[in-house]
Amino acid sequence: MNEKTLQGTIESKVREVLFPFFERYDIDSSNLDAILKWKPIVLILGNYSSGKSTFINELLGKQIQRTGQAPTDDSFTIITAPGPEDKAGEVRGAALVNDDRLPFSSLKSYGEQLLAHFRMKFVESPLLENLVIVDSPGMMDSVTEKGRGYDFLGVVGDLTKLADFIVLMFDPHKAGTIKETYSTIRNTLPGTSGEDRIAFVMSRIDDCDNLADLVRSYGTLCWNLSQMTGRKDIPRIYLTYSPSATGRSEPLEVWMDERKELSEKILAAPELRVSNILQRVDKQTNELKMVMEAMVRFCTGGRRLIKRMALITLVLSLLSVSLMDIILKNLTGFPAETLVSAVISRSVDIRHAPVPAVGLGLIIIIMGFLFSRILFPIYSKKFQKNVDRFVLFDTPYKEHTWERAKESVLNLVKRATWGDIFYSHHKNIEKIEIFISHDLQGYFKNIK
Ligand SMILES: Nc1nc2c(ncn2[C@@H]2O[C@H](COP(=O)(O)OP(=O)(O)OP(=O)(O)O)[C@@H](O)[C@H]2O)c(=O)[nH]1
Ligand SMILES: [Mg+2]
Repeated sequence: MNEKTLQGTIESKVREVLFPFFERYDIDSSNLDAILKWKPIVLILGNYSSGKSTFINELLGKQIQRTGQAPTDDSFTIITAPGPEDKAGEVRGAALVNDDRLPFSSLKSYGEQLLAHFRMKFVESPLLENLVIVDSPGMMDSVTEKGRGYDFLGVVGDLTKLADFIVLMFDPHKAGTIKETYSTIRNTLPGTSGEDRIAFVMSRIDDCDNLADLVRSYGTLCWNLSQMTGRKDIPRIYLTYSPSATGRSEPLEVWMDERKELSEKILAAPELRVSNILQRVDKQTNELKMVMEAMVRFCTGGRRLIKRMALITLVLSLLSVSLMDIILKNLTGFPAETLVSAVISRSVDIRHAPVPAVGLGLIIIIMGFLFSRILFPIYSKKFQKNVDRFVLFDTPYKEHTWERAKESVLNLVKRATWGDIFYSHHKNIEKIEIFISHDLQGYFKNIK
């Protein structure tokens, strides 16, 4: 099965089996929905003037993006080939975020300012038939969120969640010291992407005067990266330059392979797509299962409470049936004969029923009120307060998943009425377990 067919199979199964549960269990599946929708995405991020647009133009063999020495481009540009229904040319931000076929609806929340800096360019190129490249505004020191007019890091964060592969580009003069780049790596990337999905690149190495200069810049970048990622080991850094942009007459043959390798990595992004989708599905399925398990505990506790209440109601009902008319007779002289004495004299008939029946009814109403209006809300609040105690954190992964699952559990419990505790979540857990052990494992086996 090729990647596209496998992606289609996974998408229809996930939509059929999981999405109804995501809705039922209040789990935000918008990101999964977004990545299922479209083509594989490569996101190019980096310092201003580090050569992002030059590299994209070179990859596509066409002058698509404007390039220049000063900060040139302050827009996010989605570049891909037009589909059969698309008109060639550019599409503006407002149309992109409102198009249900595209995965950008979450960007609507960043407001008009972003939309003015967001666009799509259709480019006829066989490379882009099943690939999307996103060029981004160069990261800078001087701009703040106010300067950009929208939450730049938020947008970068949302796009990294959609991307299958991310290229992070530096240049020798600003080897990792730019503030926005620092914040992106420090705060945005770790939560959203595994390191195997990021390529760190030092571009424009021909700008270095000599080898010693290059080694110094490389060392600075390594040091800054370790500060930003918090990791001791140095990731692979591609050292590249653009042969067409360099002023050098003699080619730096030794570095050409690095640029080629980087291009190949980018063009291979479609192969990562299915495994990225499966990782997200796996993550969200585990989250779903955790929510279901927490709801089982909520229902079990609620049913235990209702059982105790039922027992007390039964005892009180027996007492009221046998004592109600005795008490009433002593107080008012009515009824003429109590149920107990009628039983003893074996003369029970319909006349003896009304008073005990009223007593029984009263007890049931009082106990019902007590449970639904007082005891169940107290139980629900207590559950919400101690919700962490009901989960076993045997791995850090589970702890991380719980952070997201918890929110859904709290929403569900807040909304739950006492009738909900009779719902059988077990059946749903069984369905999810079958999906994990059968379908999901099967898909994982299918990928390279
Ligand atoms: N010497 C040299 N110049 C380069 C190289 N790559 C790009 N340039 C030049 O550097 C300048 C900036 O390149 P761009 O591709 O516009 O950089 P960018 O990262 O897209 O910049 P912004 O869009 O402003 O963020 C341009 O004048 C390019 O011609 C390179 O490898 N070596
Ligand atoms: Mg650019």
